[in-house]
Amino acid sequence: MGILNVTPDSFSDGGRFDSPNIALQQARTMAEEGAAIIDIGGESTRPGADDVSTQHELDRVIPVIEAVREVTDVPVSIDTSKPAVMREAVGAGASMINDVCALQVEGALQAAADLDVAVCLMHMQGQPRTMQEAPGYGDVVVEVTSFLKERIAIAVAAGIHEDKLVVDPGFGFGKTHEHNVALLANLRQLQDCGRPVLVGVSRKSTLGELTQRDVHERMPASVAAAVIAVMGGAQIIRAHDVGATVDGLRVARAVRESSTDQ
Ligand code: 7PJ
Repeated sequence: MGILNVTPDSFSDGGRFDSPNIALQQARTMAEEGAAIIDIGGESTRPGADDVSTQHELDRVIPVIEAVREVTDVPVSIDTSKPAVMREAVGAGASMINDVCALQVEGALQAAADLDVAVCLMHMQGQPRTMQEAPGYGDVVVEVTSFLKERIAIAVAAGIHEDKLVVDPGFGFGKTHEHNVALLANLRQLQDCGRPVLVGVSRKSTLGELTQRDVHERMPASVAAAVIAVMGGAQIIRAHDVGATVDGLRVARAVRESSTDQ
């Protein structure tokens, strides 16, 4: 899953793709490099980010979704928590909802049920503006897994087909570096959810902490983390550097498929 941010303030490519033409070129490149999904987001969820109005978010993402759908057959996902944006984005050609709030915003469950597209349910502790202030867990892996199971049950009860759902532990969303490392080390436990696991570690601050690298120097660390995630059972990797990640995942997938202890 290649990341296409159309926000002026997202932390690692802030502003660079904030114009439909540049976004479109980036989408083409990601498709050529082997992206299976293009994830388009207009609401920055980095820690401390400001809220974006629904209209502003629509103005950012809808033209980009329409343009991307014209230049490639690669499916588009919409990274949003707002039901109105989910509806318009799917109307414009998106075929997946990527919701960091796991459909907890009022109206989101109904929107996803009505739209009948794939949905990624992500775990987050707290709210984007404050989530990194003091994250705390008894056992982070157990708590994240049980939250995701509960959201699956709630989504299914709301009329969403279970086979449309994927789950994501939400690296960096209300988690310390130790929590993130524990989740990556024990990712296989998320298989208890019974759904494919999506992982987004690309360029995140835990990788900066581990390597002492700035955000634009974290590609090798991001590929390493993606490979570890695939070895831990992840099915979808959300990444900025699609070409490098695809290479890493080809190696990881071949090794995983050849392993005798899956
Ligand atoms: C994630 C996301 C993630 C999913 C962001 C960033 C911050 N969606 N949206 N998983 N992260 N599903 O790209 O670093 O980890 S925004």
